[in-house]
Amino acid sequence: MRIGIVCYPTFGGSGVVATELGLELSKRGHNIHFITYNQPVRLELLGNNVHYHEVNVPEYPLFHYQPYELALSSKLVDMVKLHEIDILHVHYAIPHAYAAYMAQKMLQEDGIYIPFVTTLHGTDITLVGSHPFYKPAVTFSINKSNAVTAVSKSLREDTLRLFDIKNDIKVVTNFIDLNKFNHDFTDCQRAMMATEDEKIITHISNFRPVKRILDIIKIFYNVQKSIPAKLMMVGEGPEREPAERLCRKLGITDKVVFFGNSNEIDRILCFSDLFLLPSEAESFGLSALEAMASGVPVISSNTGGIPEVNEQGFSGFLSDVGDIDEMSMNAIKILKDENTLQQFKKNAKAQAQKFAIANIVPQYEAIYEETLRNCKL
Ligand code: GMT
Repeated sequence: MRIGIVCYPTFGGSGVVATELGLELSKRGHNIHFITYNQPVRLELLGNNVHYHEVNVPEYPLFHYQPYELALSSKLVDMVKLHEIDILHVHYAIPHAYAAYMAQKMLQEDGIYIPFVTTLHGTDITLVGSHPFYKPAVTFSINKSNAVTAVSKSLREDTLRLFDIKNDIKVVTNFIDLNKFNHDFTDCQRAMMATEDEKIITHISNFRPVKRILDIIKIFYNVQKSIPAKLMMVGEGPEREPAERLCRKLGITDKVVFFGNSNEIDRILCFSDLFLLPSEAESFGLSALEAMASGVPVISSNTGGIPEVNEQGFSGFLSDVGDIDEMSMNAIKILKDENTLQQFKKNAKAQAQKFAIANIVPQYEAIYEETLRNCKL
């Protein structure tokens, strides 16, 4: 199939899922066209069957807001015609599903029917999409999609609760290419980060308020009082500055490393002992899955789709959002003796197997095939 993939190219789960999906589909013989405003961060290699088409939005002083969805829908029309794309897969409803619908309508004028699959990722539903300013357009474009998927059962339920949805929503979870996280421990540069007796705790995100970054600092503060430890904070975003301030206030700056964005999270996870994800909302928690794939147990909140990923008492522990004391206690429980830690590491890896890329990507292929079949009827 010739598949057009629309996504956000930045650091963030939906862009990562879209990119990894495209790359895997290309390995399975499909022709992939990424259509977005920048080359996706995890898309390092373009090739014979992996292409990237940039959406340009020219600055025009008359516009207070530059019309990205207009430029995107025009680009989709051009690319579908030029590359004879069979199907579009848009990740994140806003504004991608809306732009795909417009492209579909424009192409119909030329006698071309391009179906589109929309994948809902989380904040497009739970935070932004359900805002009254966007809700009618989001509802409309979900209902007009030829197929809709959500990345967890929890997100499917949230979507059905928050919007008036007429379409069926299939659950296709996030997935992981286990080979990419299968480092031999001797490859790790652990010694550069911590002394032998120190445990390494890690968090990776885009540091938005929904990630409850300050909870992470507070949990770490509690843990390091009884267990020698370092905290690796990977990512950029609005909560970084307040987090650095809190570290200064608590006197732990020498124990906390702020990395900024990184393309080498597999290397960082390789030397990590524990991952923290205390989010306020999380439709799935891809970063937790990436941690588990590296054999890193997870202390998380029990919100949204996280319980579908992190198994209580097996791959880690889950607590109510904001329960810093319980999360700290559970972190110490895992870290305090080597046997327990090793068991949790093993369990985390086993849990990640459930989301192996080879099990999930065929589900998307089946959805494309079914969608194309239905369109021909
Ligand atoms: O939460 C983020 O950091 C980014 C966000 C996105 O839209 O890119 O991630 C969402 O999609 C991921 C991939 O499906 C999910 O694993 C994340 O849980 C989800 N984030 C939230 O729901 C907050």
